[in-house]
Amino acid sequence: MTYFILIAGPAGSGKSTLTGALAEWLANNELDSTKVNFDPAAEVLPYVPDVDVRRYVDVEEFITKYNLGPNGALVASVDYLINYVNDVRDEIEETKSNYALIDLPGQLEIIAFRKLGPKVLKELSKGAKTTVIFAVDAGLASDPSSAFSSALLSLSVLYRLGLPMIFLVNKVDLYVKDLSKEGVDVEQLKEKIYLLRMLSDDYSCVNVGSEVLFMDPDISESLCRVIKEAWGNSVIPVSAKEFVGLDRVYASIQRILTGGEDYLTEEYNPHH
Ligand SMILES: Nc1nc2c(ncn2[C@@H]2O[C@H](COP(=O)(O)OP(=O)(O)OP(=O)(O)O)[C@@H](O)[C@H]2O)c(=O)[nH]1
Ligand SMILES: [Mg+2]
Repeated sequence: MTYFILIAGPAGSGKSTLTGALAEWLANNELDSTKVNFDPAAEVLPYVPDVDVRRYVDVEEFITKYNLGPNGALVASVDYLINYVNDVRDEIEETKSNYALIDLPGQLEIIAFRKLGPKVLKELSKGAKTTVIFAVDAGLASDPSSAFSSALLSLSVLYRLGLPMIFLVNKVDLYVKDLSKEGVDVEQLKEKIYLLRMLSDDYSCVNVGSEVLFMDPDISESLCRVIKEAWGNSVIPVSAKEFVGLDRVYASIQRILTGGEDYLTEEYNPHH
């Protein structure tokens, strides 16, 4: 039985790097995985994909044939994958590995706002236990306004996909001086990365009005509560580049996929 791990997040947050790093981490722990490039517009990948949707759809063709711009063409090409999703799935199944790591496109509209994107992913992982990893860039997570918008985006995707999700802040190596493989100094990171501070147990949303100046303090406080309620202190600091935090990511994956946590996929209905 292959477990599916959908790797999502805003453009450039490190999904592809994380796909490669996680595959390597799993291999080091004697677990095999299938690396699936699910981004039809990917040009250069930091790993060698075992399964690649570019075999089935060509974004360039959508640009020239249907006169679409690059974003429209990407969206259309993912929609079009609905015709090949069984082929992609067959390819994944043939590899018979423990985990299928699905490296998604950075254009979140595809999964957060459109109809067909979640349906394609649902078909892809049909019947298999599935979890989503949502990665945000530490640079974005560092200041309050972009930390808020990243966290709200993660919630859009959470509700849209209706799958259990792991929330992580990637590229923390950019914020730590001596990043050893033994782990990160979370206290040091919290000082520099607002999202980590906000999601820690000792942060009170009552203070958010003074820290987040970009809009109404009452709305900020309410949103802060929503975000904290959704994620608690479960955000994981990661460096895909330096191989940091992957053990915690794996532990969360295990908890969701094999543990007793509520498993939402059975109830998921893409038409809702
Ligand atoms: N410093 C640092 N850089 C990273 C890390 N992970 C990824 N990067 C860099 O961030 C850039 C984007 O990484 P990708 O893995 O391509 O990001 P992505 O989310 O797949 O990007 P799209 O598919 O275009 O949305 C590359 O230059 C990576 O080398 C990290 O942990 N630390
Ligand atoms: Mg990528």
